[in-house]
Amino acid sequence: MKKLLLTGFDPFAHYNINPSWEAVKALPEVIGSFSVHKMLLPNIYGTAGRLLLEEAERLKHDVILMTGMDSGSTRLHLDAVAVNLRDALLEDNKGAAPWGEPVVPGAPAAYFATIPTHTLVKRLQKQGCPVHLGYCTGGYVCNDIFYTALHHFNGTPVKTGFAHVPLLPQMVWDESKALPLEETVKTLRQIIENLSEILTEEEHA
Ligand code: PCA
Repeated sequence: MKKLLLTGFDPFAHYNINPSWEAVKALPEVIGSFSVHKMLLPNIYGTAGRLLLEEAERLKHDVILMTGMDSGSTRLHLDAVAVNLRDALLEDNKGAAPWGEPVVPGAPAAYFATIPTHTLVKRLQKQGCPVHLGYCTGGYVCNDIFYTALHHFNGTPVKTGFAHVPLLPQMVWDESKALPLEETVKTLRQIIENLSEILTEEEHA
């Protein structure tokens, strides 16, 4: 079986729950051809990325799919790109608020995701799945770990991607601006199943 490292974040700002970790927790341990290894990351610049890389190097995962919450969307999105920028709109969970700083000094401005985001989104939309492409992970901690992982595994066979998930109905004043947890879990599962199929197809091509 292939090894998938699936991460979610702890709560931050005024929220006491983070739907990314709630959804990751609810997923099974085996999806498609993947054995799924779940990991909770702290919303802290630098620390989250370091813990992620330590775990990924320790267990030698084939694929890394990170998840985080996005308060501005009612659908999931698969992020196409990570940028070498730390721009906090909010303090992280240790009070850091970098502005205009690089994630990795001297490294490239951006990296594309190495999971097949475009093929995935096309397939998922045909299946009626609420997923679209994201072109900006922002400059906060999600982008930080996504960039860190893409930079670290650049040029290796490890495939790296990021999915942002919407808020839960209990987190917003207008429930139409959120997605129930069951829907997020179902969609994440569909993303991972399709990813497993695409990678298997690519291997046999
Ligand atoms: N979302 C934040 C960081 C943690 C999370 O769940 C982000 O989009 O950067």
